Amino acid sequence: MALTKQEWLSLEKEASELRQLCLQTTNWAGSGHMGGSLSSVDILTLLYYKYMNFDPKNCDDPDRDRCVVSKGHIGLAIASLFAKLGLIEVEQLKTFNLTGSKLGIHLDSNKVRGLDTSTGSLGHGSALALGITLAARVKGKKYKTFLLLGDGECDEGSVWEAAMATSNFKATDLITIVDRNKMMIDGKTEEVMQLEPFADKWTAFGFDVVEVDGHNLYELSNALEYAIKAKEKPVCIIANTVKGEGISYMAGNYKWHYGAVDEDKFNTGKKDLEEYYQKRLARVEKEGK
Ligand SMILES: Cc1ncc(C[n+]2csc(CCOP(=O)(O)OP(=O)(O)O)c2C)c(N)n1
Repeated sequence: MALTKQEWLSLEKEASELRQLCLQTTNWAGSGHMGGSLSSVDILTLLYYKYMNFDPKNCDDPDRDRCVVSKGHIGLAIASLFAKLGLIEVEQLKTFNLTGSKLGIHLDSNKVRGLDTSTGSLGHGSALALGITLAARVKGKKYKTFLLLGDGECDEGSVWEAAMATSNFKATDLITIVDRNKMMIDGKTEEVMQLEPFADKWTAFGFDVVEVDGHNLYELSNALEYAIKAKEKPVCIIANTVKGEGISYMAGNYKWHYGAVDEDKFNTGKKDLEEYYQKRLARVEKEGK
């Protein structure tokens, strides 16, 4: 069922708080992967607040849904999300990326409750997610697995090996989402390593491809519902996003893949994110039903 206006508003609030907490944590840590965190915030919000069968109070439940954040450099966004969900203390975020902290810049699933996989070395998450999905089949479990990939990450051959196997095994309980922000660490994807025709590539690998605006919770939600119901072919959602979305000096600037946020930048960022949130609320008022 499509998002109601009420649900949409409530998810917008969670996403806005998550963006602000990512910025705050980056300020505490001194630096962080803000660009790719901000492009994924809406996707993560919908997964953890709506579509995943995931109760933070019972995150050891073997039947709950799984999520593999293969673009593991956004440990910043996951740690902030997990703090919002009560899986880790907000105070703990103050240690993010500091020596001796349980919260490294790439999170370790042995140290963070509720985190399904340790990622950070790009290209590994797809095969992990497929393995987790096939394990459900073997064990007769009903959980779904969500996989979040970066588009630059799709330069890794292992992504395509796993994609080929995913459609070969008709693993429709594995839902792939690509954060298509068209940027990577040091430039635009199309200039570093051409990905287009990107959707056609996924189609050729046996996927049903849905392309959406990755910053429109309503569109994204419809795509996720479609993907969850699909039983013929695995679905790949290409979420068109903007790296650094919501902060004026970061949006669309690959140099903000990773960076430091001093007090000035922090204050401007906070203000930008508040204005961005207001714009999004206005959209929900206009388009929500
Ligand atoms: C195997 C591997 N090679 C290189 C890196 C360094 N690295 C970290 S993030 C990144 C760019 C990834 O781009 P993308 O997947 O588009 O991420 P996003 O723009 O969404 O942050 C690179 C090359 C890595 N983490 N792992």
